[in-house]
Amino acid sequence: MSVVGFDIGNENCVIAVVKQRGIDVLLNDESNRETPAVVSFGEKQRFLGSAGAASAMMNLKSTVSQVKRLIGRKFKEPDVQNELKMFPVETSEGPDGEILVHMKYLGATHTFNPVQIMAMLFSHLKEITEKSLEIPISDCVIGVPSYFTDLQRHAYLNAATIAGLKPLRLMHDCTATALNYGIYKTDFPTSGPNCVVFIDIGHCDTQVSIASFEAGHMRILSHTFDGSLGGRDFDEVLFSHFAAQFKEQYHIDVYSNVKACIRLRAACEKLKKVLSANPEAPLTIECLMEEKDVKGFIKREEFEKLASGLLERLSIPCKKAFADVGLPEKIHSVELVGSGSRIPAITRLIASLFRREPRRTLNTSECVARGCALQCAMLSPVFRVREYEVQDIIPFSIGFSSEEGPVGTGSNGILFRRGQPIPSIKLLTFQRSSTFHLEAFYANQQELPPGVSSKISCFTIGPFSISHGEKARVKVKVILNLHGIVSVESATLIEDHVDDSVTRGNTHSNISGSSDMVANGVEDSSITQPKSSHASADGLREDKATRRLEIPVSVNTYGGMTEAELYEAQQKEIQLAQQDRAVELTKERKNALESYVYEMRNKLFNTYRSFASDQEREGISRSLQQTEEWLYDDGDDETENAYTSKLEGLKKLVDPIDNRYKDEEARAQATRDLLKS
Ligand code: ATP
Ligand code: K
Ligand code: MG
Repeated sequence: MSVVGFDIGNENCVIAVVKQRGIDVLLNDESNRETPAVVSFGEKQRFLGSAGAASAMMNLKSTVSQVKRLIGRKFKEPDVQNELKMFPVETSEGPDGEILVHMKYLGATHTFNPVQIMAMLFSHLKEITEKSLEIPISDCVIGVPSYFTDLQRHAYLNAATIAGLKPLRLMHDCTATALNYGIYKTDFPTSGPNCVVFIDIGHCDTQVSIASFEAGHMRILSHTFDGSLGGRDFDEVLFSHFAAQFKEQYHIDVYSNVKACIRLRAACEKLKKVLSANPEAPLTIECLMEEKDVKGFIKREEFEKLASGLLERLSIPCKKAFADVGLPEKIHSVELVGSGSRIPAITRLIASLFRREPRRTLNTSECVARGCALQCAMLSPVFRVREYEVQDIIPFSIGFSSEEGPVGTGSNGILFRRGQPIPSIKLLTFQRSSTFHLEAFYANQQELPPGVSSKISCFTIGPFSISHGEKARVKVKVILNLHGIVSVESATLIEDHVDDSVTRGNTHSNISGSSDMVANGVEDSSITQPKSSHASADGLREDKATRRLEIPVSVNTYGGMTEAELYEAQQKEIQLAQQDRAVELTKERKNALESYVYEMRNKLFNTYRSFASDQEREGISRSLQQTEEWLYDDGDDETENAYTSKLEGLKKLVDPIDNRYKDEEARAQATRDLLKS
């Protein structure tokens, strides 16, 4: 049993596991601590992670990166349309308005949704983990941006399911970071609440969170964000700058050439990193397009000028965070994380906004994964972790309505307001006679990233029928779960018998006993920690006069995958993984044959020399030669079986000689042993 934390970035993914000694970040096949978030389809197999990044240029039209940007979103969203413009892969709109990605593979075009692509990435990370730990894993905690919608969270859970993972929690990136910071920190200046600001600037987004720390406890006070401002936007200003410059200087239009665009973008990203450590940097790309080599040069100051608009945008979520929490004087420390924050101008901006030097106490690229691993250990029954309470909040207000209008006490039907702790429970009481519906929606469009639909899900409560009277009470338990997903957990029909001999013994008279039948979904109570809530928390008591009946609840998450679609995607992923394995196995067999040929050729004239006759040697030598030629020719692309049987054929020739050699070796060893004793 193992506990794992995953940070799925737009650019890089990190895997952390909790071991006896502490938390380890795992190395991938290339011995790197970060794995590129890339899925690439080759002719016959997929290349995932580092291998995907390595083969991206070869498979331009079938390589997906930054799929996190697309997951759980609609094709028509303006932001998505912008995103797709830079996307070299063919896409289209699905029947539900979802995004579909089309890729060539095994001679046909295959269609996937972003959930499936994300699942491929999850599978790859799972495989790296299992290889490293040498045990199967499923329990994990996965980092998500705080601004992820309900649908995006569902999409992540679905992707995890397809990959065979079981997320115990989807955890907000900055909350994971804050946990990783707070659980080890013992030197806060005061024992009272200490506020720390965490600013995570990744490849595509910026998240700002403020947490308050007390002994054994942390509480998130604010999540703010810019969902489309990250390191790549800084690359983009350099890109436009040089694209314009090269147009003038070399008369080439980079925009007209996909490959040139990708290469210049990559060069600009490198340039940006160089500028983080140096006051100026050169740019050279050989044969960018039209057989022209290009050269450029930029000073850090000029880059900062080009990026001034981005820096201004960066101050917005920071100021919003102030507004949530109050004066910057209250803040103990400002912590910068995410590799996108390495730009010196960003450090300066943050310093002036918060009136203190930001710090980098944590490992910038690993803190999210580490925090997730810690949380996973805390949630896992098999691990014992120091008692430490993590209280997170939702960044968006969620409202509920029924056919009769808004539910709940908040304005606009708000049931869970922005800043509501995760998890939370709300109990609602309705007066109904038959099936009814509850709609969950985002109640404040201004809190959301632009273009996001306010619709979340529709819950059907029923069918049920009542035994007498016109209406009966229906108690509905709504939860905002650990993943930050809202759902109706249960619905109970409660009928009071009209029996003269029994007086009403219900403690619940404030709501149900009232004759106020117009009440549409009266909000009873709110419990922030479901663990501490028992069935009695809703104030109901079984007595002879009351009949309680569970009512079925079904859910339709707008834009989500159905059970059948999920099953189909699981099957598809299994097929793809099998094909990858088959191709890998074939490659291994081919390699084995190749190395056997070289090894035997060498041995034949050295180790085996005195154990083979001239005739044998010549025969084997010829077979080895033939095999080598076959490998370069017809045998270059053969089946696993073909390589295996070739190898077996060669072994049949060589084995008798090898046996003679081994017998002799054993004899010699025995003699040596005898002499020694
Ligand atoms: P996201 O959080 O958006 O999903 P991510 O977690 O993959 O993405 P990070 O790995 O935190 O993102 O950061 C990647 C970004 O950091 C890239 O844009 C990269 O160019 C940038 N970056 C990395 N090193 C430096 C550096 N030395 N100077 C400036 N930027 C850097
Ligand atoms: K990352
Ligand atoms: Mg990140």
